[in-house]
Amino acid sequence: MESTRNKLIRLLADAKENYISGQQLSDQLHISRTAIWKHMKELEKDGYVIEAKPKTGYRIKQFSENVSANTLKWGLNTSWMGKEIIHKPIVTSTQHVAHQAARENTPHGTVVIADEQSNGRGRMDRVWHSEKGKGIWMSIILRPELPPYIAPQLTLMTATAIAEVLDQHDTLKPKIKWPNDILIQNKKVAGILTEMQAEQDRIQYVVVGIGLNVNQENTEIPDSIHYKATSLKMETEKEWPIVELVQQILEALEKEYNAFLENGFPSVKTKWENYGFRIGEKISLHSGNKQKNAIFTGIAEDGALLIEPTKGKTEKIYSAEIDWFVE
Ligand code: BT5
Repeated sequence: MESTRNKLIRLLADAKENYISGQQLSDQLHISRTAIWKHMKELEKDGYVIEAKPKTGYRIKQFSENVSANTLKWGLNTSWMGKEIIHKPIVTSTQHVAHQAARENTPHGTVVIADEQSNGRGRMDRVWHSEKGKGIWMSIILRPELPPYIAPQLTLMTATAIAEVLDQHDTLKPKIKWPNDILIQNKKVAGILTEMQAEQDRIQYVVVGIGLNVNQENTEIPDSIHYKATSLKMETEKEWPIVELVQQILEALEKEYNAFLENGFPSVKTKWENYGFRIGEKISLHSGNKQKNAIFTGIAEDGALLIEPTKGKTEKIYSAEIDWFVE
């Protein structure tokens, strides 16, 4: 059900430049005029600029670009994804908060998002740099009624949804480096971390972490990763609206997830391969301390990496890292 807050914003948005009287809003929303006034104060806290004219009414002078649970929910066109949003200015890691929330039975599709992470992490406890207010640092709780071996496919599905969103901006030309990196011009703009709590044959919940560099300048990317990391702003020389981008990602993810449940992994595989980084090329792979060179031919029906170390002989790889450079 639409919240009173959303209805209020919708009424004000529909009125465009015109004022709506407090009485009118109170009649339509079935709440007192004092309650309307309190909502207006809350909207201002969320970053909306509200104009209140005595004896005339209210109007929105400027929509908010601040990230908050309310601003993210307003205009979010999903049926289950992001219906519950936990927004925090700073956390150690949104993964940590999401695991806690998942253990406390938060619903499928809950989103945890932060402006800053003091201990953002990648796979195998690597560091994920999460500059304050410069990117999308969020974790999504999913509760698929599926066996645990499906979880890696959710990473590929998420990567596909993000690539599709970025691809709407035709200059970006995103690529996905198997399994979890989104690249622009061969540099990493986003990473995905999928973690799972499961019983032997059933997933209890999955936390899909997404880190997307949005508005960092060149100088805000740490030196240690400068050669391989980028942001949307660095690629396009413009500032990106984070709220809108989060909404687009959540909408795309809901769509991809629904299609995945209905049609299985094949629906993801074809799209993923359209974005696959270095498909058809020679790659260098690392798994533990083993390294090998092979032609990357695509991904299998279950999401595994397909390589040809020697012509005519295909191998399936479930866990490895594609190196940046071919040795
Ligand atoms: C990933 O790991 O790419 C998964 C990143 C997931 C981050 C999100 S943010 C929200 C949620 N909360 C968290 O705490 N995590 C998730 P991996 O493939 O292991 O890549 C990690 C490597 O990427 C690091 O070792 C660095 O080399 C590089 N890296 C770190 N920060 C980066 C950044 N902001 N942009 C690009 N590359 C980065």
